[in-house]
Amino acid sequence: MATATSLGSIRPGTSEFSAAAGVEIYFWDGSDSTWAPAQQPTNWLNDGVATDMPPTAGIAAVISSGRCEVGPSTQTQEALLLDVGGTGTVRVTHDSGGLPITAYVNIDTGGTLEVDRDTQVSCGEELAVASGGVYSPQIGETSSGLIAAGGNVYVNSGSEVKFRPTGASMFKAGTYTLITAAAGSSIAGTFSVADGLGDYFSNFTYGSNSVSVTVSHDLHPGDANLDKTTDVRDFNVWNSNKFGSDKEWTQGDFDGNRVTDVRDFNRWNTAKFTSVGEAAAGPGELPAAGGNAAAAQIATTPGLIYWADYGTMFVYNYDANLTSMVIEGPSAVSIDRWQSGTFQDGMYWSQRNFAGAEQWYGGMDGGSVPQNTSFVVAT
Ligand SMILES: [Ca+2]
Ligand SMILES: [Ca+2]
Repeated sequence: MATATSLGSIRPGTSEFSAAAGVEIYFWDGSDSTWAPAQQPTNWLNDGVATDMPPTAGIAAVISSGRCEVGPSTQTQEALLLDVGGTGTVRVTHDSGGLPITAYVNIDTGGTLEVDRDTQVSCGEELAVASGGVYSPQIGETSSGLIAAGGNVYVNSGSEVKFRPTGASMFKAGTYTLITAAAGSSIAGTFSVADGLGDYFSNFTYGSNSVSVTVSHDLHPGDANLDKTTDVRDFNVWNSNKFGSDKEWTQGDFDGNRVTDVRDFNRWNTAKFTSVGEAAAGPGELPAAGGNAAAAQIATTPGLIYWADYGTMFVYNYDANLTSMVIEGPSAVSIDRWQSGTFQDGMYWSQRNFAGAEQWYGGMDGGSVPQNTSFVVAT
């Protein structure tokens, strides 16, 4: 089995870090927070005592539990070593500017290193991915996340690549570089598991100095479960994640703002019942009968869903003409749920009065009832 020269590693199944002699270590405190927000206390511990500085030159950064995020306002200096294992996760965000490490990067057993699109983790020497370690690059239109090593790369059997698509820059068919090793160095071993690209995954390519992945087709809009078709299964993903934050593409965030809401529904709605290579149906068109039995059944039957948590109903007319709708029940005198002309709960609301009772309607375009898309009626 390939082995890296390193300064230490997290023992599998523990949070214990075995370090080489003389290496000073900062341990992540296990919280979900940023590496070190500017001018705020850090979440790093040295010999069990909180430090007021993030890891700097000559200090190893060890994350064995919790989620450590490197963002645009993060105070990072070039640490000696980055080691993520145990149950820890490090995410280097798209807006971070990358994360430089002087010597070694270890993705140990149970650890996950997430690197966003167009973003790079660089290490001056070697990269080692242990069995049970997860490298999670985000795939965007122009590039994936990248780990660039200044020396050898060691990928042990049982390690995983877990891809993350993003709606902010949907990926195109093509080849994306995931890892590079310096000229004159080498890449030993292969990943055992590839997850997160569904039917779009084609294959890994292991070159002498790089690991890349080939994506077979452009990511289809609204295809949350990555089966190359946008249908009711993807709607169900959106529906079970709606109005949630900190979401990814596979949780219904189709526009990449990390919130799953009506804007994402509208993207699904535009592409519904189409597959890779097919254009969306135009207004007034219905999907071909028999092409997708579940889709056709829904498409010919406008529906209505009531969400008790929000007191709202979605009407799905699926491009059929909905000319009227009767809502039976007691008169609404005053609801005071939303204010007219405000954006709340993922909608712009307008208030009107009809027959002496208040009514609201919500849309995404500043208050007018949207055409050929979803709208909300409050009673
Ligand atoms: Ca799908
Ligand atoms: Ca979204």
